[in-house]
Amino acid sequence: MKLDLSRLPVGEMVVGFLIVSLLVTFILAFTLVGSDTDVTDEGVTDVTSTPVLGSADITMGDNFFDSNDITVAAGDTLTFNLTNEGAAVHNMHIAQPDGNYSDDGVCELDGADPCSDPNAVTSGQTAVLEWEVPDAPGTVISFRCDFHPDVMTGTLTIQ
Ligand SMILES: [Cu+2]
Repeated sequence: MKLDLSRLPVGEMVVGFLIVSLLVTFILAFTLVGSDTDVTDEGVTDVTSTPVLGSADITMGDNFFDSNDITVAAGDTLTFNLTNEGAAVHNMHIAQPDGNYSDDGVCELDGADPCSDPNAVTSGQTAVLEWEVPDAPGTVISFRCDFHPDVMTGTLTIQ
């Protein structure tokens, strides 16, 4: 009888402990879900990236731009400093705000589209592209390498 009496409270304590454990687990689970939601909100905030101002460094490889999704500021005078770390010839050619490239082939320095100087950047060489960012927030403008226009592309999002 005494053994039964001592076992019962222990059993209740174990059951009680399990119930409390379950409650704590649920509370923590909901707390973590809440945290995840906060992280998502922060992620959404990060999507609206801080625009580059004044200048930006871009490395060109075979066949890619190391930065191909760049946020820029409307009305900014922006200088892209390009370095060709690839073996192939590359360049940077920015489309018109309507999405079209005025220069069909390799862009010309005195052409309508913003074009890197030089317009053909050999391996190891650097180039510069100065660009007056259109005062058109929300516009997304494409850029490309004229030597690899199908794979070597990027976007400039005006903010
Ligand atoms: Cu290229």
